[in-house]
Amino acid sequence: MSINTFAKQNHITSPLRALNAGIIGLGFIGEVHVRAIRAAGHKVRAIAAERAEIARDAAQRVNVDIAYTVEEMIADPDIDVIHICTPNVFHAPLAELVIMSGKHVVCEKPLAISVAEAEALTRLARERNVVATVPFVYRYYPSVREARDRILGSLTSPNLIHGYYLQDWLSSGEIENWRIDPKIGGPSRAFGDIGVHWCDLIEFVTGHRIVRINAQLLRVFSQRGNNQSVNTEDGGTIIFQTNKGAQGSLVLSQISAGRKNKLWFSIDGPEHSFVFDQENPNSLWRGGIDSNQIYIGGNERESERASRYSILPAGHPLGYQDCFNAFVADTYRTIEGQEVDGLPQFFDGLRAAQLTEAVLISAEMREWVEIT
Ligand code: SOE
Repeated sequence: MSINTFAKQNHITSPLRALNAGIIGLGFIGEVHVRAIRAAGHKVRAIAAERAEIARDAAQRVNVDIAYTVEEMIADPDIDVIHICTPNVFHAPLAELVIMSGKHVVCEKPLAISVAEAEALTRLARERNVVATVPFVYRYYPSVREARDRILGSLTSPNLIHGYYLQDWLSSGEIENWRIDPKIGGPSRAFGDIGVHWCDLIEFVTGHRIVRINAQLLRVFSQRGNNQSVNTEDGGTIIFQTNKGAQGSLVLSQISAGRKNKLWFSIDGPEHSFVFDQENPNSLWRGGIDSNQIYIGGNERESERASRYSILPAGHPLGYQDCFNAFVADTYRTIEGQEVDGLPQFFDGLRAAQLTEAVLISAEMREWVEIT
């Protein structure tokens, strides 16, 4: 642990050169990407969408001059990196096109809706030597980095990893959304959308890998909206084992009234336990036998790896957009040839696809599934 002064730890540096980005798809998350690119000192050159008028409206909304079709965007030699922010089913084919064009790529999760596609993309990105990342952005809270630093630096490894990820935005049966349709959203909804974030986070923080999984999935609404029949899960309960002998459990839901984005984990061992709560992310709880502590982000004694992301002094809260900004800044630094720690890449997207497949098989077969 090092003592930092604020001036020392401020990690904002101007980019070597402002890169030009293109965004395909501009829903809620596309706009988050736009803000993050600008915050990192780079430029959003163009927006592309399925139809010309949609691209034009979207470009106007975020004050971008050029509206493209996907083909035009890929053909533009001035674009260095493309962000894919479309509904899920288009991620893999678009990522393939982008990589084949030699541009760098940021692809929203799920990277692909099958393991085979995710594997092929991960291989392709490596062969073509492009930077290819997936926004598992919860890794970017300083409190998460602090938990990781302390857990990985400890002589003992955790034995119990548990928690939940709960939302309520699908609590009403009236809601219609593309995520509900497996042809667009993919075969898993709650796990593919939010369960993968939780699993990414606990694997990142502990250095453990989930190797066996047993899942029960929950579907509260078998029909939604205007007689849309529903085949994907609203939530579920999952138990698992890791390669380092820990056991764990995860409760997932998108129908838990009052829970907006409640990603919570506890990582426990006989010496220490660590609790992180995404809805209160500027602190980390550390339990000990004779005293418990609350670590406050931005404090002068935080570890170097955490303080890199503490862009404000303690007491000035950071949030989801700050995590996204840090993720995009690190992606672009990697494009510029710098080394960064803990960047979520296509192989992490592949990992999520493997876990998703295991969850679906386990729920269907009602048995434990091994993940290699
Ligand atoms: C919607 O469920 C969503 O926006 C996810 O798609 C994100 O990945 C998650 O971070 C928050 O919830």
